[in-house]
Amino acid sequence: MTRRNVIVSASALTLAILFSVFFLSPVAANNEKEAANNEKERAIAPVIRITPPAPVFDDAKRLAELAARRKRIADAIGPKAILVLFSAEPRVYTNDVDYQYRQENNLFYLTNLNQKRATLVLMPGSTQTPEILFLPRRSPAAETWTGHMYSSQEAAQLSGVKEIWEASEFDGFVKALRSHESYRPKPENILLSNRGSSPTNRGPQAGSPLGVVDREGSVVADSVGGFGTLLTAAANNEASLYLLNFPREGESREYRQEQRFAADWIKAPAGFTIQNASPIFSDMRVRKSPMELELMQHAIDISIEAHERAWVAAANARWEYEIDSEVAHVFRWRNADSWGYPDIVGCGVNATTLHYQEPQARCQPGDLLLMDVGAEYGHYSADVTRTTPVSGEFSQVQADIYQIIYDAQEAAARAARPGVTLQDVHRAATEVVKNGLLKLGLITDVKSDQHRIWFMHGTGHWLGMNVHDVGGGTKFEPGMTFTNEPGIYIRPDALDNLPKTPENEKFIAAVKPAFEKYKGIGVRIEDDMVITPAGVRWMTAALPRKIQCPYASRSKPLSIFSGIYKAGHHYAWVVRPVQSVDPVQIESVRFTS
Ligand SMILES: [Mn+2]
Repeated sequence: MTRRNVIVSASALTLAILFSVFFLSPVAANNEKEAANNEKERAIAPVIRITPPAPVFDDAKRLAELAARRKRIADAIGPKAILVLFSAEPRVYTNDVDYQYRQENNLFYLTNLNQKRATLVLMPGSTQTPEILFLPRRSPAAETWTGHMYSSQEAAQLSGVKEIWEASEFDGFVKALRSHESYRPKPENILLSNRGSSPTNRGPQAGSPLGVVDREGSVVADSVGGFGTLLTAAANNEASLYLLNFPREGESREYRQEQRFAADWIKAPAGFTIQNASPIFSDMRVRKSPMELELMQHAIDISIEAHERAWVAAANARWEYEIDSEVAHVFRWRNADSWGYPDIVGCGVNATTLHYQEPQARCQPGDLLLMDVGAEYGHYSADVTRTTPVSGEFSQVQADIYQIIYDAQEAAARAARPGVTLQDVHRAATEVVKNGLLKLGLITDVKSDQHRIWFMHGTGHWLGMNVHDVGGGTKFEPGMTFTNEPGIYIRPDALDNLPKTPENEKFIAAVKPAFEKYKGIGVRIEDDMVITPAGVRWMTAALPRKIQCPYASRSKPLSIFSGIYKAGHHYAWVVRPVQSVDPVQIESVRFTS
């Protein structure tokens, strides 16, 4: 999936400097071994690749990682602060039907909980309740209709949070906090507690107050509630309330709950300054742990199988939706959570629409098929694009465009290594695209922005829990994941839509012959990369992307396309036969109960 290009075109001088860095880099030699490994991984296997089994994690290690994530957040906000993370609100599909529920990423990142209406509160300054999970009580009626809800024990087992209060206590808790007053949850609403106050193990401290500030601002009863640091800070106007996505002009697409909460809190701040929690999460989430990489790899592996099976379907499909149905089938078959973003499956001229999402058109022999489809698994998204000939063979003009994008992608991958940025990668790819377009006659000046008529998006973006993930302008470090996705789109109306200036008229006249030759062709190739100490590893390496000459590479007839090949064509997409259509045993790791 493409992201709008926010990068202003570099000056010629900058490009010259970049070019010299590129070719003189000492890292290039270190990359050779990595490159050889990548090449080996990219060698085409003889059959469609079945998704390997889902990763399985040791629960103690998983909980240790979640606890470590919460500790890093706690350390970042400090003892005078409180963080409130709300669950995603259900989104209405129509009337009383909701869209599939998807937990808010940061809450999931700290808890692995998929429960609606759960709220996590971190109060690092509290000695007794540094973490409280507000959880809706299980309801037999709700479970009858919509399925299982977490028991407090299940929520604790999944998240590692051991202080769990009934969700209805949240409002009272907030009110008390803003009044610098003690708060006493109803004993029956303390669903689980390490402090010996759970309903099944009620000790003398059941329903303890959280701490009371006297008129002078010092805390009494701190030994009971352990909440003194925060309330003292609030009394001294030094406390912080951390919320996601704050502040933000206009209505947030995703964080309206937080906006409402902040708007209400600001009316009476009670010694708390509202702070933005998002940069803290962004800084952590841009660096993926081995566990996160395994989940993302699985999402990618499912996506690879979906692409390959869809190519097989394309050989006999008449309509785009028939091809898309194979993608949906594989995602469901391999137990993906969902797609990470709506499938993009476009034939012919539809490949020139970046986010084409209504696959209703015919697929004709001779068309290119652009598929940008990525599964989501364990809350991590893949993002994978291939552009392949429906009938198995590229025309020369299609191959001309394809090869530029292939080369641009290779250049981008070579440019990516620790210390550089997404912008550097974009410049490397753009250089190749510009030179390629000039050679084909589609632009007249590589020092200009003309190329943006045909390549109008960025070369890549961070990839993670969001398909366009958090990370901003962070420099690459090992473990960071991003996409490498240059594209060229010769939209049939592109020249008509240019403003009518003398300069543009001149440009149009110059590129018209090439435009007529290439119009209607759209090519994007998108791979998912992880930064390594030496450069990058292609997480999508198993999915072919190189144009093959069929007669050179074929040792046996291809079962899918045999009979379609004709003498005299130049390039082909080698589609592998299906070895087995039996479902393999995929052991699924779900963080839901
Ligand atoms: Mn993308």
